[in-house]
Amino acid sequence: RPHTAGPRDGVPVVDISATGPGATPIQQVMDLMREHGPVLLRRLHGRDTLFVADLDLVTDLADEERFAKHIGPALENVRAFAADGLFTAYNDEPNWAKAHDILMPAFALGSMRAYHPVMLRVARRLIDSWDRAARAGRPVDVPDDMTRMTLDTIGLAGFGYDFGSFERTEPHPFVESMVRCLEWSMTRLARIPGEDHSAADAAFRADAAHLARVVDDVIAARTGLVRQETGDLLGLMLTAGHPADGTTLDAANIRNQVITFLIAGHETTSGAMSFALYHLAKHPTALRLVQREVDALWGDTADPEPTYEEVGRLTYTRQVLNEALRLWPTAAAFSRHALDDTLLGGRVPLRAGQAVTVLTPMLHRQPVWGDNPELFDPARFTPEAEAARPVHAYKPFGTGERACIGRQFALHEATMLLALLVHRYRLHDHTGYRLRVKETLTLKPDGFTLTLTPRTAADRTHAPLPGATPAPAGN
Ligand code: FDE
Repeated sequence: RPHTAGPRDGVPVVDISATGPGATPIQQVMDLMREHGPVLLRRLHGRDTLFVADLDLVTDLADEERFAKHIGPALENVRAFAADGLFTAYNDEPNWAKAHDILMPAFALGSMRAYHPVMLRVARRLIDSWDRAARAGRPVDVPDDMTRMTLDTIGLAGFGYDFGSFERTEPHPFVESMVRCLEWSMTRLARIPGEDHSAADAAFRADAAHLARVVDDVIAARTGLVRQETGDLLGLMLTAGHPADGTTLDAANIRNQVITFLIAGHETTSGAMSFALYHLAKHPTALRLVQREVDALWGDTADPEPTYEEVGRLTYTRQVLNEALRLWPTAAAFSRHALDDTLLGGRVPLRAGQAVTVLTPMLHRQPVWGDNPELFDPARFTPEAEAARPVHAYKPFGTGERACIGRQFALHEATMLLALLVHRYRLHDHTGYRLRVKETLTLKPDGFTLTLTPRTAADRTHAPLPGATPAPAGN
């Protein structure tokens, strides 16, 4: 049991050295907050981390004049293999602003039109694989398949590289290395000073070298003879000059960016889709509402060809994803530091440079979310409900200029796939799955499987929902 030291500046101090953070450090802090409230100092072998989830404190932390992104110990560890890539670069590292300015246009909403066909192509791979499973009566492993799909999508859309994940029974070796690197980054946080970790560190270096090798192959495939100018991320990185001075990114930084996008762009998004499917499997009414929306769009078409515009019209499907990311924001924490000595929220004293970590899953369960924050309810994301809520109550993509650059990409990909899946299959929770959230720096529903049967024309003809509010307008 963690013991509580006296509060400091009114903030409870909880020492977890006796147990360590375990395999689920995020969920441990969630539990500590349930016990001690939404601001606490976690102490581990003398290292303190200030965690907050209170809306007023998170709102204050979003003030870009007084706070900035902090590269905390977890991201420091990720820096060991992503270096000055966008995600792990220090704010004042010149390559951050440079890469940010060069890559921003590739992630503007309009650019999703260019990625749409590739996203659809990879969605079809997943559907082919699920069709085979459905015919064989075989369950599908949801997080594994979502990870196959997001990896292939970012590989193809970003870098013209095909991981071919659906032709493999085991994850692509690149993914296995990446997952181990992320695990190393996480478990390294729990090390007790003086212990010997040389074997784990050597294994990590081998994995990091493997990542770098794969990425160098991806880049070489493009640069071997001609510098092909294609509209994808790699094309931009190889050719686009900075808007101000025309200089391009250097080779080492391009490698770091590719690794960064492969890391940042796939486990987070796949986790979000896995949780969305989990909630839909458990909430028949929400499932019927998404089905209504997709059936209104595609009717009984066996193989719909979603257009870019149609994905924008899947408003309820998008609400489902937003709500899934509320309960389980798959990148569950982000850190900020004070630029000067200040009083956070007028009540927590901070020294210049001191870090604060926002625990997003608990921010997403604060009183602003109502009396039953654990309830999955996509109606929380109607435009009216969103307009009525303070903007900083919802932060699954972080905050400010260092917020997620891939947000539109992730949402477009995930919305389209989710819509196609609920249009095509009945989802059967054949194990009576009990949620176990696995942490590998990102979150996912561990061991979540479904069995599937094809939906029929009759399934797509809707009787009125019992006691339901009007169906989403589908506009
Ligand atoms: C973030 C991010 C980044 C970094 C930015 C800067 O810093 O500048 C990047 C690069 C990214 N991100 C990318 C991406 C891609 C894709 C596809 C994605 N991404 C997706 C996603 C999903 C989710 C959920 C997410 N994502 C989330 C996130 C967050 C929270 C963040 C923040 C962090 C911090 O602050 O630290 C990010 N993202 Fe992303």
